[in-house]
Amino acid sequence: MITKKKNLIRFICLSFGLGTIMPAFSQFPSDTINLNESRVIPYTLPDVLRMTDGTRVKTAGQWMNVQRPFIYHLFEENIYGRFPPAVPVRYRVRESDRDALGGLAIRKQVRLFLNPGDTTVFADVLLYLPKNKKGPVPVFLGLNFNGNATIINDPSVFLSERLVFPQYRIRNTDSSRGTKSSRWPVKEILSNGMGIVTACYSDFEEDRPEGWRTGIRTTLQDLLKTKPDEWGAIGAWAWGLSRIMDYLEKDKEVNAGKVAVMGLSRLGKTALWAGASDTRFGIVISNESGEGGAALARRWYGETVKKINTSFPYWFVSKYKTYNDEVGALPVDQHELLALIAPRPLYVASAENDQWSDPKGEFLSAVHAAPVYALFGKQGLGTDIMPAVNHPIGHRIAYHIRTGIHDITFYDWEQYIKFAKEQWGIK
Ligand code: GTR
Repeated sequence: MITKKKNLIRFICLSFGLGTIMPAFSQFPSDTINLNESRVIPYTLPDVLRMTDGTRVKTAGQWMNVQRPFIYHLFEENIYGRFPPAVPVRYRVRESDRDALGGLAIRKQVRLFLNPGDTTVFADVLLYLPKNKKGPVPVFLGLNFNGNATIINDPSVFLSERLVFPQYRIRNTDSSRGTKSSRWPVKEILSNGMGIVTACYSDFEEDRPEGWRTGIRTTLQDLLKTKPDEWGAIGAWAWGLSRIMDYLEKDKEVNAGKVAVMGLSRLGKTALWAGASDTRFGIVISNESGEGGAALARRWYGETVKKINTSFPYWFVSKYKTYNDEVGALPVDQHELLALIAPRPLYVASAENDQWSDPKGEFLSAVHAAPVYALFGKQGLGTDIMPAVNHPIGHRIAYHIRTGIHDITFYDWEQYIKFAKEQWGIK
């Protein structure tokens, strides 16, 4: 009865374009995708600082010791699943060249073995480090969709042995080389004194509904004492990033205290979850991560929880689906995922023609993460007014919305490089 009444009021408000003055019900019409700002229904976000006893977090210590673990656990339980503990990672340098890319770079190709018992479970990591830089260097770390050889046209990069995104019927061939190089401006990164580290996300789990059967959620289940359905594909990819971090800690040419984890879209969701789960990541960058990433779930705009759970059920745990028609019942919202990164630097980026990811919802999420940064004396975005396109803003949290479509572009990277240099004092 109550629901019927709510639906009637909602129907009237929406029919007359009165979305913004509509009562703050917890749920929007979950079967409808809204791309009209005037139809956004008011919503109330969980207060990131309110503790279960009703009092509010006042100190950084309370946040770190009490509220942060509590909120982190809610994300594990309701969205991404369990983040298993580390395993001892062994590695073998398969190839290295101290004079790669015409003398610009040191290239290394390292195979990580994730199961101490054998060599069948592995991930292939590709590193380019600036050659003329003394001492351990800061790096960007991001998974790639299509295989390491696709990030650059370098004939020495090994072709992936996996089936690759999006078809999973094909393997990389020589013609795949550099096909995604617009997303990886390797030389620009190197010339700014930083390195780039990548691996293909298929090495941990192929991105398809049955991918878990051959991925680490199955092959490592005994070792990790975690059943495949206790976590999702995003969890598996994020855990993989942590294992790459384990290797980076052993590589004396990398400054493991300065690793910026980044990713586009589903890999942006992955970077955020990795950054929340593993505080060794010094900077976290979300490039158009959208629903289940930086975008607020309660904001009815673009992709919805129901939609993502229908299209990609295997990315998350099954409990997430119980919120499909009642997002307001989710005990967390995505600004709290961003808050889990505090006090580390965080960059959230959107694109104007990527309304599916809800740029405003990504921006507002960053706005609402700021109170946690304030506990550490760090300023977040410093405003709650969305900036114009191509006008990056922020302090310890930064944000931009650029012109263009869903992608990662040179413009995005220029901002990330600048941000990392500022945050880490790189000359
Ligand atoms: C879309 C999905 C988004 C985003 C995107 C991507 O189809 O709905 O949430 O993850 O894929 O990863 O490119």
